[in-house]
Amino acid sequence: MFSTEDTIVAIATPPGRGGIGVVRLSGPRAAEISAVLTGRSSFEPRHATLAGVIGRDGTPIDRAVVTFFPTPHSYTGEDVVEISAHGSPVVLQAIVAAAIALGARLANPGEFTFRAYLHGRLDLVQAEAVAELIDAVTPLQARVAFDQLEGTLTARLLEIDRALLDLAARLEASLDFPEEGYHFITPPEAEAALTGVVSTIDGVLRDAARGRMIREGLTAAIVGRPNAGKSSLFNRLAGAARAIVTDVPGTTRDLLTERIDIGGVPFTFVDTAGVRAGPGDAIEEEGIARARQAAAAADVVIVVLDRSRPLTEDDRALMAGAGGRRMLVASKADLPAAWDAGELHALPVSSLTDAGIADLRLGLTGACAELDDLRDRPALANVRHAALLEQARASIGRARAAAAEGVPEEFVLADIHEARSRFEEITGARPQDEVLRTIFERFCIGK
Ligand SMILES: Nc1nc2c(ncn2[C@@H]2O[C@H](COP(=O)(O)OP(=O)(O)OP(=O)(O)O)[C@@H](O)[C@H]2O)c(=O)[nH]1
Ligand SMILES: [Mg+2]
Repeated sequence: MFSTEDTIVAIATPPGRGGIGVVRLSGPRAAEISAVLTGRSSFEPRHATLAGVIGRDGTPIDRAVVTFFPTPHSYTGEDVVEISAHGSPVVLQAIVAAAIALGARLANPGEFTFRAYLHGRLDLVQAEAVAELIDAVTPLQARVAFDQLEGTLTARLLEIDRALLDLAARLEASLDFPEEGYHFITPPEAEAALTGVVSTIDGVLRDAARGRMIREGLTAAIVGRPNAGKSSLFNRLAGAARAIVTDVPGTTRDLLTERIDIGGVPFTFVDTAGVRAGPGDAIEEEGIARARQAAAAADVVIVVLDRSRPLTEDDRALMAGAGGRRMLVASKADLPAAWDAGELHALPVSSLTDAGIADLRLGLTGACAELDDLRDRPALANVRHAALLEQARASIGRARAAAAEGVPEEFVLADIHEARSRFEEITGARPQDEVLRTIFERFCIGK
């Protein structure tokens, strides 16, 4: 896919202006090119050195801090030089151009991390974690990605793979002594071991569902009858006056969305038009249809019930329609109550005084209940990993069934080998070009 014989260069910091911008070089000529760039003979390994950087035409570009990381103790495993210059795109581009003039090549997206993978500095799971850590938008997302980068997930997968290897070894040994049948392991032993592996994989897959939730977040639709206080609640959660609020029923017509971090999970809140039965104008009817669609598509439905007015048929219909994923909010809690929120298990909330808002946030975090477990266990956030693990699980299921029926070891072994090759695909021990390409394409240049 990529060659690693040449020396690559790219700006490693984000586009735009900053106090500092970093140009990174990696490859066999990194040290030599940076020496010429700065007019010095060499750099002491892992020492920050202040040096003038000279442009293509020989004029000075900037004074920068240059750090040389000799192979193999560098990010990529190759000779790496980091040039920390002033963070102006013009300066950084001039440094990159000068390095290219001296024989470096502009790096492809993800190529630094790809080289780290090729040189065994990271496995594929960890390389993907780098992209996820960079892309994280909530602290919890960052933590999950960092766990993966630290190798906690890799360790868990390797543990499963080791159990399979051990089993395969014993079955193979038995094959060498055919007349004695399952000599080193009895069929019930093999079956029990495979059952253990399946339940471990199931545990990892369960975490995968939660991992995906953290990556992709949840959608919460705010529904209620007209004037219930939906938009006021939406604005309060968003911390900004995003939606128009008036005392005219039917103010909100279209759907409004806002992404908000709730306990580390990115929630997308959707404000909707007030729902009521009976004839309305065409715009209102379209708004109500959209509100229903939003509620049907949401992970959580927040039903806003105006506590200052008696409940209506519309309220009851909304509660019944929201199903099991609903949270009931008794709004306008600062006003005298017209009904008892406790009876309905509705959370009293006032968007005016902020009362109950913190409890609502907590309730939403509770809606993604087992989240706390995640703090200890590595989550499998990546769809690629989950799909491969499902396949491995299916193979092991077949191996277990074969062992249970007492069929010859070859058949059990074939399925175990099949499962193990899925594990190798996950960690990249058995790389496939197509997979590598899609993974590293996700990176931007300089990573
Ligand atoms: N006292 C009090 N009034 C509130 C509260 N929340 C909303 N209101 C008032 O209730 C009225 C309706 O509020 P909205 O937030 O526009 O209600 P809505 O559910 O979005 O209404 P539609 O978009 O028309 O369906 C406005 O006059 C708000 O000021 C609250 O917590 N306390
Ligand atoms: Mg509204």
